Amino acid sequence: MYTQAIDLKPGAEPTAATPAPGERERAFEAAIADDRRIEPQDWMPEGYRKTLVRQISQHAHSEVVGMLPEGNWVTRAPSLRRKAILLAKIQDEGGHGLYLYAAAETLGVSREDLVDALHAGKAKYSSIFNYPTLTWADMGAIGWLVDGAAIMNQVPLCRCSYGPYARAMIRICKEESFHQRQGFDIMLALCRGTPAQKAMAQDALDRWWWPVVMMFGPSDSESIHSAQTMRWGIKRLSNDELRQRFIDATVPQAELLGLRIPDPELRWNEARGHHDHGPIDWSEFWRVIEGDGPCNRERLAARVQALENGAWVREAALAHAARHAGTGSREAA
Ligand code: FAQ
Repeated sequence: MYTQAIDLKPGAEPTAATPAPGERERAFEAAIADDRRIEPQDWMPEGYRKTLVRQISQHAHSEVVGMLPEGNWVTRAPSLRRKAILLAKIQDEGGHGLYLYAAAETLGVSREDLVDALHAGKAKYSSIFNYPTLTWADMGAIGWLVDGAAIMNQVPLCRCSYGPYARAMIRICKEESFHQRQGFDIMLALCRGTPAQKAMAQDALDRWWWPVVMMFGPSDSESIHSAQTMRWGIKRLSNDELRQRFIDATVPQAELLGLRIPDPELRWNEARGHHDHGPIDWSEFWRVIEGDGPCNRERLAARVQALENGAWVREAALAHAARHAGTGSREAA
């Protein structure tokens, strides 16, 4: 169901003749220049494959680790309706992780190895999920801002040059748009509520704004991968371009809510046709992605524990599958 099926017929070979030296490279470059999709059975440079594995697996880890901050509020959602919506959203994030791990697997890596790299602290996941969720308004802020930033980043990825990633992103973006609306709806309810509820919404915006602005990654001058990934058609817009688009889209939404964005230097620049913003504290960003954010240790420990707790389920599923394949024994089951 989640697979990114490789389109080869059983037994079919990707190519009949051995290509002349340089031919494969030229075919790849021509596909990129013509904006055609690269598929798993196509030849690709090793750097392209590695870059995709890095980005797609980081993205998958982000979706799965991203379930934890919201999971913190499932038992404390203020109504049955809000609880059902939050549960559905968190399940969606788990599904996004699955689509993305499946897309990464088409590049010849195993999901187990990718998860091991996460647990060993060798693979990154989004900085944003290392911040705590202190109040119910944080569920609103995550949906409105974090999912809003994720959509801004992910819509261009629907046109990524690698077919399985692009197709996964199309499904994911449809769901993210519902997530963003549910977050905005929580914020709207709080902002139309009592002064204490509105203050709670403002406090959440105050705490989440800068970490969300950082989510888009280092500024273009510091981004080590952007130039190459944009040349390969993996990323279509740079980190700063996406950050600017997000800020421009979010300012009027905050105005509608009657909330103040915590950036005294934020103002519309008529000449640029964009909002100017204040300086970003990049030292905080690097500290968080290097493992020293408010919740990094807690998040990784929760993922490791979940893997350990689920061991018996995986063993039982494997034994069941083996028995049905006629290779298992009753003892194994
Ligand atoms: N956090 O050279 P660049 C979501 C790293 S999904 C941590 O600019 P690149 C859904 C970067 O990996 C959110 N690390 O890198 C949801 C690199 O380190 P490396 C995730 C970061 O790849 C919502 C180094 O810094 N979305 O939210 C971050 O060209 C609610 C240098 O950076 C994606 O992953 C960061 N924020 O651009 C779930 C989208 N930024 O690998 C639950 C796909 C940068 O050399 C609840 N990914 N780094 O060790 C991308 O678009 C890109 O990978 C960027 C980074 C834009 C994240």
